Amino acid sequence: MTVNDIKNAKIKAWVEECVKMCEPDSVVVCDGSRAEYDRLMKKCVDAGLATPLAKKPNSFLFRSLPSDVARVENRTFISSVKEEDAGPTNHWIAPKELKATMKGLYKGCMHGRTMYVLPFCMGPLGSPIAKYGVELTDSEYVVLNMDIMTRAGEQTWQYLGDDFIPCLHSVGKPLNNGEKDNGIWPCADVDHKYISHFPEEHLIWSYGSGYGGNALLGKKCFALRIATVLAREEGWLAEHMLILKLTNPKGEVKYITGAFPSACGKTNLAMLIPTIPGWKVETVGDDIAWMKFGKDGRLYAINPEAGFFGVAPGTSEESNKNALVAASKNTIFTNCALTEDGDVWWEGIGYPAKGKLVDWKGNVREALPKDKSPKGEEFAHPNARFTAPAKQCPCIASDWESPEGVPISAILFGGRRPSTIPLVHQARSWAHGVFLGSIVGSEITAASTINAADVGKIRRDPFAIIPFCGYNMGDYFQHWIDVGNNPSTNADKLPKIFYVNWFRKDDDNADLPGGFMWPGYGENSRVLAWVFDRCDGKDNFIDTPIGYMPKEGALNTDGLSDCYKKALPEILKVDREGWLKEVKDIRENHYPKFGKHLPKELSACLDDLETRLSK
Ligand code: OXD
Ligand code: MN
Repeated sequence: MTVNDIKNAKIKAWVEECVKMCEPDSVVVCDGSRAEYDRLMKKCVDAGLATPLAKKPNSFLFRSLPSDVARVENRTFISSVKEEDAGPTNHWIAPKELKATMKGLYKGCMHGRTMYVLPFCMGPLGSPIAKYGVELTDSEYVVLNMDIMTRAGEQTWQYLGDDFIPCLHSVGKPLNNGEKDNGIWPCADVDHKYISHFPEEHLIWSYGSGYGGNALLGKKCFALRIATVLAREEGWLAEHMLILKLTNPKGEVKYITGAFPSACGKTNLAMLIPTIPGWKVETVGDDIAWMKFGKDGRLYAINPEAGFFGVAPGTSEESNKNALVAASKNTIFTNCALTEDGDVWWEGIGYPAKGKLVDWKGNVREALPKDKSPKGEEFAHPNARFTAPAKQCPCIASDWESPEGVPISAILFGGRRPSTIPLVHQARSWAHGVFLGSIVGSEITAASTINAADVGKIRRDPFAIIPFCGYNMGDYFQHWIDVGNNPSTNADKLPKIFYVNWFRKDDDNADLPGGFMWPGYGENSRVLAWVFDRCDGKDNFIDTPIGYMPKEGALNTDGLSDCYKKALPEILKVDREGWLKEVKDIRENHYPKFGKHLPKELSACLDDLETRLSK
């Protein structure tokens, strides 16, 4: 199929306009077939950009440049007409100015390269919740990853209408006069990277990076930044949330979503192996949830993605066996280390490497006797990734592609909070739940800052969506409040909202590994079980100033190690002093950022919390 064969006149005209601007040597309309995938991968191998892995069938390792290893938040723009509509947490440039700059960069940027036209679907094909887009890109790596992460190619044309989301991407490295990549990851330098969103036009323009969320435009750019805008316009929720299916020993099922900032174990929670007998967790999604009201007034969620773009370091048999199996074949690895026998390796994989390794920068180095490396000298980049098909995950739920979505009973929020926030508490109402989402954050530790004065402060990441919300966060809070007041639902039908914290610390207690007062991982199933019963309205709670918490004996502790049993009363009580400090921090440092956009319901929740704590 060629551009001339594209039947949708709007898509065809847009492709032609971009071809004229970017001037690629050739244009290929992708069919999404296995043969095409193999052809493009071979092109990458031949260009020295990908290495086939002898130990993992049909799997390949890519190495990016050190200047292109992660999402670039300070080069990510929400280009709404009015700055106020982008809000206090986004970077903003006026659309006219940004388009002029980017058009200058796009002019002739695909010289020596092929432009791929990749139609794709976010969500199960034909699902009433799914949305469609077309990505134009000059990166084979992007097409290959999008083939795994989305439903792409031929199969999507029949669903693509005029409301498709146009996603233009270039690595920003034209090849002039027969120049070749010669094994060097193509991208532009940092100041020329632009990850731009035009919310009024539902348009995405990305330039200069080939990596992850900057370049696989279906993921963060479409499924979150533009989708949050669509969701607000259309009355639904586009969220940075995992979706899991929880089955109790009686075989009853509930679906739960959860929002956690990066590096809080979201993928691990989505693929958790319960330690309490008879319970089962299966995965529907590990990163993004789109939720819409069904006819019955309940919220139904789909996972808009078809794969996992997971962080490799720290993934081990112990932390997430299911992710390792998912990434054992047909997987793309990026910035992992390469072993002598043709496998990948990373810090925290659970065993030391042997012999020599090629590190993520391409240097050959002798492996260390441990599976850790000094900071800055890692063999795998700390943000090294695996791109694996979701269907390969051993615990993928049988209904993960259900077109109508799965009905959500509970929503979890959480962050890394070494103090104050208990293991679990439940919001009293939808508005109180929105309040809990709005105060999500992680404590800044010495490991995450070079500024000693910031240690102990809270870095707020409301709803874990700060880097991914396409409009003013104050208006986003209001949208959540409005969803709760939607006439098609009522309090009984809405999901119950919980705040969990797996990361309480007591560094003085030598019995606790790493000082953590809760073991996390599979043991989190104990908390999920309490949440499950709460959704059924069981009398397993006490009312406290901060919300509902497990009553004595309500949390299953059978088989929990003694050191954690001993720590439990401390992480299940209300730390009044700590919470009063929290209230002060929210009142003085967090909520004022949103000015008049902050919903009055949230200020009321804060006042109410203070009153209850002071009684
Ligand atoms: C991700 C992130 O890559 O949230 O999913 O950073
Ligand atoms: Mn994410």
